[in-house]
Amino acid sequence: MALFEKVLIANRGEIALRVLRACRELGIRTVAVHSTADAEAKYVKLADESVCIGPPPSSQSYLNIPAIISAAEVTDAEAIHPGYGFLSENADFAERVEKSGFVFIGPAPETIRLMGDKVSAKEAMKAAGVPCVPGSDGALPEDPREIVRIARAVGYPVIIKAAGGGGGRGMRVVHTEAALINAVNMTRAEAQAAFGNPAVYLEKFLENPRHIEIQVLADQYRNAVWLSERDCSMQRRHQKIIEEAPAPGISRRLIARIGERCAEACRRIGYRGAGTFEFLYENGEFYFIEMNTRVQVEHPVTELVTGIDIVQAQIRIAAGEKLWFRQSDVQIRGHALECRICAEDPYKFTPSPGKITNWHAPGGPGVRVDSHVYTGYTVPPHYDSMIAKLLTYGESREQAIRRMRIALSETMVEGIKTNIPLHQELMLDERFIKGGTSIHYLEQKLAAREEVQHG
Ligand code: MV4
Repeated sequence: MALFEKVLIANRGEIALRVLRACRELGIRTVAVHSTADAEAKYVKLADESVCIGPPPSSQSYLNIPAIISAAEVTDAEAIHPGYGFLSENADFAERVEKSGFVFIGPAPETIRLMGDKVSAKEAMKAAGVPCVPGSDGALPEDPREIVRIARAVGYPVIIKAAGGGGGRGMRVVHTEAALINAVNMTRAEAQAAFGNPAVYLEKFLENPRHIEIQVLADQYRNAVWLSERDCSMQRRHQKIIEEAPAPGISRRLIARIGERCAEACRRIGYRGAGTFEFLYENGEFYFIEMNTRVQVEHPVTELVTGIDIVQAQIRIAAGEKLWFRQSDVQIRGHALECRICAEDPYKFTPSPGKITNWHAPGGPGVRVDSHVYTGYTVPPHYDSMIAKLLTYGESREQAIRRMRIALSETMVEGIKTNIPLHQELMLDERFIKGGTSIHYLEQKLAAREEVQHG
């Protein structure tokens, strides 16, 4: 079975190390690319080869398409894994990778483009039978009277979203007809400035949903499976901080119905690789909002409950392998939690880069740590503040939580501040322990804590 001789990893930090490990296990040689800020990182030295692609700002290194393509050329790599963030959902990058004769480990550029435009993504999913949030049919028209009519039909509150947005960028909630047209115009102007695309669409605003997503894997031959769901509701300012699988309190039958819709949508659109369908879940109903065409930060919780290595699957699919298992082979067992450990102040959330003078990772049964850091590592100020993903697995959610409390207490990070105290507090939080909190829970809890402190 010939996969690839050599893969270039177009990313940094923990996901670069995660991809490196997957390649190693598949017997594939690796090329790490890095900015000058990451030159001394140990994962760079673990790679078979490394290439410096620019100075610390990501605009000049991890987002520098010509530098990355050149690095693939000089090292004679066959394929490029984009990880998450950076160029992972950039259709132009995927296209240039393919045009230069390399394999892009991910979906076709046209698929990335289809899903990158949230209006065309929603249209495609609606047509494929995935339930969507009620709203405008496609982009909003110019005529204000038409917009008013659409919003009335949907019913207030509504949310205006930019077609070019996603992940929480370019959105505005509207509670009354009086505020509608101004909100549409403001969102349009912002969308034009931020994404170069003034198209906006309208949806019913769901007041208190949970964020549930479905992981899928599809090969190049229209075979697709769904791999359980993840509950990512514990977030602050669109940054997830805890993820888990399965989602507490949602019927397996309902999840299976939605999961099968997602897999069917993949077959219909000819999706290839790993992907995630994001849903809002409220009052027992699922509503599709967006699809992510990359591997996600939180993919390991799904790996823990299914036993499937999602990164290896991405690589095997990109190499042209046919899916090697069926939906009925996917069994969900136990419960997994992930805490994102970030170099930041646990109360003020300000970044805390700098040298880690002492690092000790937890261990024991049911504990997984995905991290590139070590004693003496300096967290650069230029990138995302996440330094580790701490995961626990248990036969039950209760066991996973108990193991997480123990694992957090064993974790030692000195020299910088981390959000470990916040995670410890959440692992003792009554509402979290009960399960099923909404996307607003953490922000409400933090606001209440501020009230107590400052009156
Ligand atoms: C929504 C919504 C309520 N109703 N759409 C934010 C990120 C982007 N992916 C979609 N988002 C939302 N869309 C409707 N119709 C609330 C959010 C939202 C949210 C969604 C998921 C996770 C966290 C969130 C935080 C605030 C708002």
